[in-house]
Amino acid sequence: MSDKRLPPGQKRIDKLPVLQFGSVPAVDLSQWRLRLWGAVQTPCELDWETVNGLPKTERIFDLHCVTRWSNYDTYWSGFILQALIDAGYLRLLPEARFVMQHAPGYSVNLPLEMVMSENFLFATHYDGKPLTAEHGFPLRGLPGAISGRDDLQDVYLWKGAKWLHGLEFSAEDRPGYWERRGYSMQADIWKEQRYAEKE
Ligand SMILES: Nc1nc2c(c(=O)[nH]1)N[C@H]1C(S)=C(S)[C@@H](COP(=O)(O)O)O[C@H]1N2
Ligand SMILES: [Mo]
Repeated sequence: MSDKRLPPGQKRIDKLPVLQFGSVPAVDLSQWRLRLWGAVQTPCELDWETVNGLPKTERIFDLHCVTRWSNYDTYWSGFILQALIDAGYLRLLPEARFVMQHAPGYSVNLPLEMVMSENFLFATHYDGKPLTAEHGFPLRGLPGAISGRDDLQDVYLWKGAKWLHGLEFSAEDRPGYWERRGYSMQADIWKEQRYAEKE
């Protein structure tokens, strides 16, 4: 039977494998900050209390990793970019069109529009519990697919940074860690844009 939720070249699995380049950073929440900079009115650093106090948003996402596993109906909570704007922490300049997510030793780019879309979450919790260290504690960028929402553009999971600690807004699209190593800038799962030469 064909499965409309399964993008080309993917295989469904029922767990969340741990996948990353490099080691798992140890995070001390009292020292932790989320930095916002680039095409913003005032760059700032938010502490954990502030970030954790933002209104919570819950999402059920299908996750699709470029290494070909897909995991359906994963349950997350966290906040959306609009929450940072509504709380007055983020004022974007008109030229802001792209967002680079920064983590220790990792970065990844996306258009601002996609980071503000319903299929992207800044996740603090997985399955009702705070993120574990290996899954990105305390905060990760998370692109997912929402079943039935064909109107949204879905990207592979590498487009979300675990251990997220910075958001850099800019006018130009710049490559992140994997994009500099030949992976796709767009990364559309339905078009199977895994590598740059597919574009
Ligand atoms: N900081 C960081 N974030 C990252 C990565 C990484 O190497 N470093 N790998 C990405 C990739 S390729 C995937 S599939 C997911 C894996 O998330 P998981 O380990 O929670 O399954 O994290 C993404 N975010
Ligand atoms: Mo991945």
